[in-house]
Amino acid sequence: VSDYLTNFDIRVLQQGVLHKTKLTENGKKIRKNWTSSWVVLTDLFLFLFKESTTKMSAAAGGSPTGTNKPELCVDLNGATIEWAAVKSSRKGVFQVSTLLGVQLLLQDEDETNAVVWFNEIKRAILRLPCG
Ligand code: I3P
Repeated sequence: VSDYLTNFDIRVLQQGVLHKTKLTENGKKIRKNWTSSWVVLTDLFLFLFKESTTKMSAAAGGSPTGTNKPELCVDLNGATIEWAAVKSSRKGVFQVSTLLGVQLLLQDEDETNAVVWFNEIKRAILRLPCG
């Protein structure tokens, strides 16, 4: 995991590469732009790092310069998650929406793996006060 997280006492529940695209930005619908991210699920947040920030490169290059900061922090408290087959031509796509209006599609072509991610994120959401 990134140095960003090892600075805190954060429990990592699951991590790996997923495809992601935002659906909205500041409440407005935006054009999809699918890219890969290194996704780290913790109790409170889903952190998305640029894909080059894998476990190993983070350990090797972790520095206080901020290069390892996540590109997106998704607040799971009050978030919702649902399968989103109708929102994409891709397989294994689900949507995470936050209380503050961030809408994200996440995808793993390996649908078994997509189900694992979906269930883990759902479980984390349900454990939280607004879940
Ligand atoms: C979009 C791009 C996306 C696709 C989206 C297209 O075209 O091909 O990958 O989403 O479909 O509009 P462009 O590159 O011109 O923006 P999926 O891969 O999720 O299907 P959509 O318009 O049906 O969302």
